[in-house]
Amino acid sequence: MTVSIAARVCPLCEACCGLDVHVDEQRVTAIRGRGTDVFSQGYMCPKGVALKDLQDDPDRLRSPLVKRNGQFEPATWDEAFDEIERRLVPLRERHGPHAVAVTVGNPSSHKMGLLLYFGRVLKALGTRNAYSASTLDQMPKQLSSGLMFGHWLSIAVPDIERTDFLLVLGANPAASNGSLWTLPDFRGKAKALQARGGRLVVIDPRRSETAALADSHLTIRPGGDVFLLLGMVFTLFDERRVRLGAVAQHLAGLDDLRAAVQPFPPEAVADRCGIEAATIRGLARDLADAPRAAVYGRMGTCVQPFGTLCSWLIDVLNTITGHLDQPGGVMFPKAPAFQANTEGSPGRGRGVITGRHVSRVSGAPEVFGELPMVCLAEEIETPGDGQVRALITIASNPVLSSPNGPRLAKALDSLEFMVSLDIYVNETSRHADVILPGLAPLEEAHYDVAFHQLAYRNAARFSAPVLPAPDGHVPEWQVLLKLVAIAKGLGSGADVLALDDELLAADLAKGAGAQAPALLAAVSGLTGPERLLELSLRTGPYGDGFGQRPDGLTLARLKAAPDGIDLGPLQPRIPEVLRTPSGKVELAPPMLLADLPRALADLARAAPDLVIVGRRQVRSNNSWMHNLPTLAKGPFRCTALVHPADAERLGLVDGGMARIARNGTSSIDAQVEVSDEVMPGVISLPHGWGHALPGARLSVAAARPGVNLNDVLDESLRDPLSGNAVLGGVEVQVAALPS
Ligand SMILES: Nc1nc2c(c(=O)[nH]1)N[C@H]1C(S)=C(S)[C@@H](COP(=O)(O)OP(=O)(O)OC[C@H]3O[C@@H](n4cnc5c(=O)[nH]c(N)nc54)[C@H](O)[C@@H]3O)O[C@H]1N2
Ligand SMILES: Nc1nc2c(c(=O)[nH]1)N[C@H]1C(S)=C(S)[C@@H](COP(=O)(O)OP(=O)(O)OC[C@H]3O[C@@H](n4cnc5c(=O)[nH]c(N)nc54)[C@H](O)[C@@H]3O)O[C@H]1N2
Ligand code: SF4
Ligand SMILES: [Mo]
Repeated sequence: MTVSIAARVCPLCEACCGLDVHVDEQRVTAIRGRGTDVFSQGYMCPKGVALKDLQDDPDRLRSPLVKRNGQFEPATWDEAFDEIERRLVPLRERHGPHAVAVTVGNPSSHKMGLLLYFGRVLKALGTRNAYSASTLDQMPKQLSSGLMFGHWLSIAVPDIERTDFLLVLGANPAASNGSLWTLPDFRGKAKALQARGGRLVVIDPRRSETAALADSHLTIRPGGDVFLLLGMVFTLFDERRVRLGAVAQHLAGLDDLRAAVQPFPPEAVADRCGIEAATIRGLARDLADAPRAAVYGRMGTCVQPFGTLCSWLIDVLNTITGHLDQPGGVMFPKAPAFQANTEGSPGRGRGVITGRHVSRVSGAPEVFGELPMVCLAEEIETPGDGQVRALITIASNPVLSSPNGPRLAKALDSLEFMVSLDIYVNETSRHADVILPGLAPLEEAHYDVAFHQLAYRNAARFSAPVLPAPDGHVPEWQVLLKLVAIAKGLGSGADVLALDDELLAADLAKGAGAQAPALLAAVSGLTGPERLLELSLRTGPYGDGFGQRPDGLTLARLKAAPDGIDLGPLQPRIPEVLRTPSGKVELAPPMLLADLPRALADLARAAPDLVIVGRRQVRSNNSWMHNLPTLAKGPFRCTALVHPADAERLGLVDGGMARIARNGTSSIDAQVEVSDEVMPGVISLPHGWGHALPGARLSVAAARPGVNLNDVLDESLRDPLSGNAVLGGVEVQVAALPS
């Protein structure tokens, strides 16, 4: 018996909990929260346990598949890469670089190899057709943060351990475990806040798990947030409660902001929000009066037509109540590696711009190097110069995760060639000609490149592989480099380790100038993602500077600390963190002010009778964990929550079926759950279900497939500034189906 316990950071959501993985004879026997982890102190959720199921899942692909005569056949890695070269190279020659599109999905941000190398593929392909889950998710927040603070990744997070008042809009961290805010155990930290006399206020059309914890829950009409927030900002000016605090000298645009919010007094917006004007004014006062307070918004505030305005106004509120960059307010993390906003000169930078190119069909502006995911189907379907003819999906399942999946599925069938880097044959990868499987997380080393940059506390953790990788399995970063080699015309047989050296040397020559050769030599014992991590750690804000600060961080030190290294609570970072051209926090970016007339016009519009919103569930994760038995068991969860008043009006009964339709264009049939958890006029259905599509190989998920919320969402709706999809507040018609 060789029982051992290995430390592993969970890669399944943004909370990044430290786990103890018990292994016996190379089999996982148990998974528990790691009590000694400096960051998560033993917390975990049921999904962490499911890593065992993921490791053992017989449906998970262990070797590449190549489609021949319409059927997937097992292939060797060499055969798979040869097939890609044979098909992709002439296609690019024929149709040009933009004919190959790439989609990058959510798990890419949880795998060091994918996150650090997918950019190399985009660059080698030279395609404008780059799409990711970001435009189904957080692009509005990245854009507003970029415009205000100068970098797409300068996202201020609540300092929850020191705050007395936390206002949460459109987020459900008690179930989602947080997003753009890496914090294990939201529930525990919220309870601690309440125990020290603080208050949690939640604004959500549903009494979510987070709302149920709150001292006060206000329902809001979906899509009303922009108006609520404008009403609150108006109130602060109107009642002379603006307080700028320590960052006062670093702000620009206060007068423009005051002028811009004048059309939005609480009295004018109350109806649209479904929140009384006096309550809106009261909320603004509470926020202004609290010595330590933070406003946090997430999915609910991003996936609506005014996502960027909402994201901006949330930080405006934090700033003009004196809570930006203050302990107990919202603060900027400083991660030890890859922290984007520690690069360049402190305090000033180039800022962000959008629209360096636009999408061919709808003219949607490029944002952070991407086009909106909702534009992908039309770019494939529409003939002409630059039409997308091939697709590479990287850990993404847009047939389920993007609005109007059926249209996209049809478009995928019309492609000349498609490659999926994925671990399953699922709703999207079934369309591929070649599938290249990733290693299971426990078979790979890991460091959270993204999430330490968004964390409630500064820390670093490294996870060594818990289990050996199967013989000959090509790790994902090398798979990506193979694609780079093919795109560069080096051939599928190219030596990817040599290519890795070459690409890194070129990057260093650009970034580190004369020091490049010495830096390369100093990390010569490493390759791939670990080499990039070593470089970033040692040259980063806590690093040893390759000997200049002998006590500083190195990869070896991190590896020697399986509980992680705590780097302390968040610290004020303004002005050093700023990268705006002015060197100021921009309170009134022109692009955002120019969008306010659209909001004003929308305010005059009559609210629809019935709208649909999404919901996340503890035992589910986007579109791909329904095949894990531990999570799939229990009551059926893909239910449409309907308020009793609506149920009565529409003749719906609990447990019965309803047809949910959008403007006669599409419909789904979902099981009804009558509950006053949702407000009247709103129905709530989880996303990521709909596993009954032919050709997928998900035996557990297919047993209870559920329906896909995105089948009824509208791909023509998006926030015009960020390109983000509108995934909530969409008008639907609902009718009872005979039982
Ligand atoms: N209606 C509605 N739609 C939504 C949302 C919503 O709230 N409502 N949420 C949106 C959000 S926030 C997001 S982030 C997106 C997520 O949507 P996607 O980015 O499409 O991600 P997932 O649905 O998580 O699917 C992940 C894919 O990666 C594969 N995969 C899993 N692990 C690995 C791995 O280790 N390696 C590789 N190569 N592949 C792997 C899975 O099999 C699956 O195909 O969905 C969005 N869609
Ligand atoms: N268990 C689990 N955890 C997850 C995921 C998962 O699928 N399952 N997905 C992960 C991913 S990819 C992400 S991005 C995060 C997301 O993390 P969160 O944003 O915290 O999660 P959601 O459940 O989407 O929260 C959105 C909330 O907004 C509400 N809402 C809907 N419309 C509106 C509106 O117009 N206004 C307001 N104020 N509220 C509205 C919804 O009712 C819901 O409660 O979760 C991550 N964690
Ligand atoms: S909360 Fe997220 S990171 Fe923590 S165990 Fe659950 S899925 Fe994993
Ligand atoms: Mo997400």
